[in-house]
Amino acid sequence: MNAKSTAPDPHAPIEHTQLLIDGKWVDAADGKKFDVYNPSTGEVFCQVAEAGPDDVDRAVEAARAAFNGPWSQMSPLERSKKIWRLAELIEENAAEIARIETLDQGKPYGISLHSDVPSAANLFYYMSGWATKIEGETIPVSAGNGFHVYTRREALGVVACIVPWNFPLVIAAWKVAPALAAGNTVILKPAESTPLTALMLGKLALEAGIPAGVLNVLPGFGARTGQALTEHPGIDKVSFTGSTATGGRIMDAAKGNMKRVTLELGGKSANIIFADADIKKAIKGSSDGIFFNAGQACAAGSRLYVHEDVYDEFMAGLTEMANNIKVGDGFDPTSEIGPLASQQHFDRVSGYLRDGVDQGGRALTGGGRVGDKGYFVAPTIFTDVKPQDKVVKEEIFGPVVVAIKFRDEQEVIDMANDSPYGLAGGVWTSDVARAHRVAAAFKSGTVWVNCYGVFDPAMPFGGYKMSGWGREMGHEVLHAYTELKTVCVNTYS
Ligand code: TXE
Repeated sequence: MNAKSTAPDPHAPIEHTQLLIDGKWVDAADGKKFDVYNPSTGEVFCQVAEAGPDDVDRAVEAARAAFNGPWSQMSPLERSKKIWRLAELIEENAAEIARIETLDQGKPYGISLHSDVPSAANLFYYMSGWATKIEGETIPVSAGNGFHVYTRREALGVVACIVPWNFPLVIAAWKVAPALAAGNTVILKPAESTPLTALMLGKLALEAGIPAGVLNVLPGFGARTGQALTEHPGIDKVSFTGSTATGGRIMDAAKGNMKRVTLELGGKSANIIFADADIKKAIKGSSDGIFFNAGQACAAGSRLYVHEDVYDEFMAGLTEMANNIKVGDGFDPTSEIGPLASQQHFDRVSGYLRDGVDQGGRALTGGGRVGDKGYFVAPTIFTDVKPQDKVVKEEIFGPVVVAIKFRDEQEVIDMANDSPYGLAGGVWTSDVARAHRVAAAFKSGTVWVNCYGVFDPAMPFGGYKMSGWGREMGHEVLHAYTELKTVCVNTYS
């Protein structure tokens, strides 16, 4: 974890707190605003306009007009250049973006600056290249000699991107970049606890020359703004990252006009340490794999399975590492992990810490809050847990890992796959054959071998089972933002 970096003034004013619709900064039609909290202090630091159904209507109208107008008329190369320019602007504004991300979300400023901002910029760089490479195919058919058949990949239209609060800018980029590259227009709804970097993205898109109405930003709450977007008949697709429960609600709401839906949902990913692993590297990788971003990562390696021969050595090393992680205010340059993102989430994670102990688990380290203000939780390792315990089965989404001993390969594969989720997994071993065997056996969308939590714009990411539908990133994602059309031409006449 490289969180250290000189911090800026957290109290500097916030530039944009209104809605962005059709290239203009506007108040909500009903004038509503909501409070935004600094999770390191629990204090309100600004208010942001709250989009209601009327604002959703306005944004859909603007996005549709931009889709039918300037965005469709622009050549793929021009579109590509504008998306590339947006990536450059994200880099040029890195310090300010990182400041507001840390203020809003809590993560250390150095992480915002050196991890989140470049990850988001790189998504736009990578996806800009795809704008000129969205192609169909010609297809030989046997229906008759004179048919010329080909496919076209066409943009869907207006896409709603609904994002969570753990990586507010990065996950927005995962969705907005491919949606724009494929020629769609977008309404971006950030999470209610972290609206600021989405607004900044909207501002930079305008500066990059992306026409008004192509990227609209509507902060607001899930049950109101999110629901209105998901139900809206003028929206063609919803791309969502968040809880599995909300994913189910989105499926229900989207069915009115059979919207296309991509869902990237929860996880409870298994991380397996075999006896022949490089234990030092496995300890460091597993610690980062669960404690990075205070465990608020859908792919976090939250279930550790450690071979009995190396269990004591591994647990001693992991405990030492967890004890040494500096938890603190994101603007303190020595902090390595920050607070949880909101009071509500802090309460939820605290509940799991109580459940862990009530159900017979033992915290080797951590187990409670850090300090008496803000939403800080100590890195926590639970042992002596049983397969049916809540802390083993459910996604905690905090700096909390459960550790379980195993004896043989088949046993650990069965335990790893015994989950309704299937987002990611890790395997640490020096045996190449075993690495591939276990990777193939995992029922999950990503498997990391001798590493954990590696992401890249070119690597598809998404879940098996209740972890979601569809994939983000890589060229695979373009299928999620295009419709395939088959054209059959009779060349006889
Ligand atoms: O998620 P929600 P919450 C998991 C994690 C966490 C739990 C609950 O376990 O503890 O979910 O978090 C919007 N229609 N993840 O309650 O509700 C909401 O405004 C449309 C995993 O915060 O899923 C926000 O923008 N939108 C995860 C977004 O959905 C709705 C990341 C996420 O909120 C809506 C976050 C509705 N009816 C939480 N209700 C991951 N996969 O990375 C809410 N929203």
